Amino acid sequence: DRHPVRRALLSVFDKTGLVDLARGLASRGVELISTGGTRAAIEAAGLPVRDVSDITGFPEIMDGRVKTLHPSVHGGLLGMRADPAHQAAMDEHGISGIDLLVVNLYPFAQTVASGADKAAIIENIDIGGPAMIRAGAKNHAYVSVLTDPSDYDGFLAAMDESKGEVDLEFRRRLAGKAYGMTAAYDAAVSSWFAGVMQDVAPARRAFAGTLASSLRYGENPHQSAAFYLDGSNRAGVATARQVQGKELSYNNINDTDAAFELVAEFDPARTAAVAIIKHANPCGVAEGGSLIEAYTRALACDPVSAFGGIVALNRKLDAQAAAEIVKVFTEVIIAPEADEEAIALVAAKKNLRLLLTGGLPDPRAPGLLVKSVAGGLLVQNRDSGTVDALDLKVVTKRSPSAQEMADLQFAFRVAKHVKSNAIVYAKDLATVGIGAGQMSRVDSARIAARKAEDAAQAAGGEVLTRGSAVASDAFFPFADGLLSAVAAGATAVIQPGGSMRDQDVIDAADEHGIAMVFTGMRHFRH
Ligand code: 93A
Repeated sequence: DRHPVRRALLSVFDKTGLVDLARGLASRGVELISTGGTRAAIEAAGLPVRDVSDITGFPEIMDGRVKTLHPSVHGGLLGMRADPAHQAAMDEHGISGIDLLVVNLYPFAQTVASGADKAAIIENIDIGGPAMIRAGAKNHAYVSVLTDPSDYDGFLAAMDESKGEVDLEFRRRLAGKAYGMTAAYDAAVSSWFAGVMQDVAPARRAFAGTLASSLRYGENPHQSAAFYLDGSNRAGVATARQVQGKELSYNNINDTDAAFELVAEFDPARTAAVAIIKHANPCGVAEGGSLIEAYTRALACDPVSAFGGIVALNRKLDAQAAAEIVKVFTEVIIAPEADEEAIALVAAKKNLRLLLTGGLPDPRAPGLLVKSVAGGLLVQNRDSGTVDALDLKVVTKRSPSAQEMADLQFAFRVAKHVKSNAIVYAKDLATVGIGAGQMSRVDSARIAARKAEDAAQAAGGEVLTRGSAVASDAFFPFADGLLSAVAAGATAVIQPGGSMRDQDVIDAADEHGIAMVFTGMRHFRH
């Protein structure tokens, strides 16, 4: 199953490593054939190379749209040398076998990301490249297909190991990788069409990513896992620079994403904000005049749960905040930037991961959420919904005070990022009790209140749910959830409204002098 490499066709957009590969191949006696720009680069290095039009007897036409789409090329890639009928066809039509194909494609995703116009994007849909890659990979019994410059050196080494031949196992691996690349490429094209049409549900839709890293394991050690980039370039854990610390785990990535998306809800020009996350739920979120103030107040919400947590900041990490954060065992810090002094302070904790993103993601930007279920994929737009003061409707006799109103909006913003059922108590723009992920809303309310009591006991202070504002991510189906908030001492409530029993809940609020506002928007998150 070995096969000597005698002829190579090279056609690459990304010329990285091209000349070294071409030189390596030429010195091993391989004949080089190439398309316009690739040929020029090889020629400029003083190496012998034939133009593909020599093989096809046909010039490049239509500004390069048709350059390798020709039976002489595809016959050379697809012909099975061991099949007498294929060999006869090749002889009859003067087709020579191509043993090595080196191709990478027009930069479609990069062109989209650059904000180029439609015509430029369409021109960057590569047709001839994927056709050759798929042909060569199909015929991997005879053809090696290199689609990634990082495989060039390994390929030359493999040739040397077996006298100019490459074994089938190696060719099969290259073929699998090649189909992964053409599939991802077409998925990016398909997503672009869907995006242009503003369509979440085209009849067929492909999803793909490019491998960012293999992870040591998944949610549990017996699950294998990997991390893929979706090409959207959204600021966050996927595109961050890791300044220091251990490798990120699957759970770290999941939690860090939750943390950073939450903190990005707070405009850094208006306020500093910090979120501390455990198991994808916040255990403390606060605004502050400075990051250290916000962090200290976020930590006070649930210092027990914050142990081993993820800390996300909406502004440049400074030394004061860093010095405080490193006092608590923390898995990950993520921020848009960090100053030198802060970086030096974090460096004292070798394992602590520090991620810098360069900016905050836009909470209102569109995007897709994909989740797998048995036999299918569930797809939806990300929850880019936000509620501002104008959307709020006061439904009780008493209107919230200005302070209550600010806390209500803060609490609802946090509740959007808490797994349902979500109940969030807030006071002075800091969470004081969070109830997450319970099957009944009244349980979430009780847990949130109990957490506030625990925090008060640990700090030797008063229970901060007294005089607080409380948010619910979805409507209260009965008055019991609201009454539990009243029992905890909340004076103002924010919730979507829309229950059949809204009136019961409003009556219960009026009876206790509670101010309640409806948002008209629900924020389930499961
Ligand atoms: O426009 S194409 O789809 N038509 C083709 O026939 C074709 N053949 C190769 N683009 C085509 N290619 C692509 O050209 C390759 O995939 C590669 O990305 C690029 C290399 O062009 P050059 O050698 O001129 O730089």
